[in-house]
Amino acid sequence: MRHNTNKIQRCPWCWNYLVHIAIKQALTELEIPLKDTVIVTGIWCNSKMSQYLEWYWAETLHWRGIPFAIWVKLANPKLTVISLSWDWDTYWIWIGHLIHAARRNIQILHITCDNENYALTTWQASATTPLGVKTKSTPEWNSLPPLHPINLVETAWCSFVKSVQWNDLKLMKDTIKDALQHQWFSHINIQQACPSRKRW
Ligand SMILES: Cc1ncc(C[n+]2csc(CCOP(=O)(O)OP(=O)(O)O)c2C)c(N)n1
Ligand code: SF4
Ligand SMILES: [Mg+2]
Repeated sequence: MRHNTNKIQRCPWCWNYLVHIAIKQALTELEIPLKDTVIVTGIWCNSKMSQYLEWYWAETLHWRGIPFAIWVKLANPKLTVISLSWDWDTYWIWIGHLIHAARRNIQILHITCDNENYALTTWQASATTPLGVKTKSTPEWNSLPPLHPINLVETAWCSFVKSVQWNDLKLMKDTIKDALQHQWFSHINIQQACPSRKRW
């Protein structure tokens, strides 16, 4: 589908708009034409972000964004393909796709916006929720240690893996630009809180 200015569906104060701006600036500065770019998402608070960008996009099922993005790239290797997801999606139920996409090493950029919880379903514990905190699904305390996403992807031989903070727009944009120029699979983890939930 192509550029559909649906009404904004995230919370109006969500910091994810900065990720949206960083992607847009990176694509614009690299002069990648609209017609040569596809953004793929799964299901999460900001999966609709693909629709606010002016590039072709596909909104797929939860945990199927990475394989869909790889299929798009294999079907037309000239396209720039970006897959967008969040922490539960990538680091819990998608985790097999992430690891094997890194090993397979086909040139897509995968971005995970890590807000350390299931925000869309109102703040349950995810794979990166800190140890010991109370959440809706761990009312006493979270007894599972968080995954370290960077180590995980490096172990799967990923040759471009970076973690950046949501509030450093220039670093986010420059990191996305570097990743888009990398000839192999790349992974960016964006550390981002959810301003609608209480702090841990
Ligand atoms: C297969 C499947 N299981 C469960 C759900 C319900 N569900 C929708 S969003 C979500 C949590 C998503 O968390 P995350 O990926 O971290 O994204 P966030 O909401 O934090 O942006 C869940 C469990 C679903 N849509 N599909
Ligand atoms: S619930 Fe949190 S992560 Fe989801 S759109 Fe709202 S502020 Fe953003
Ligand atoms: Mg999340």
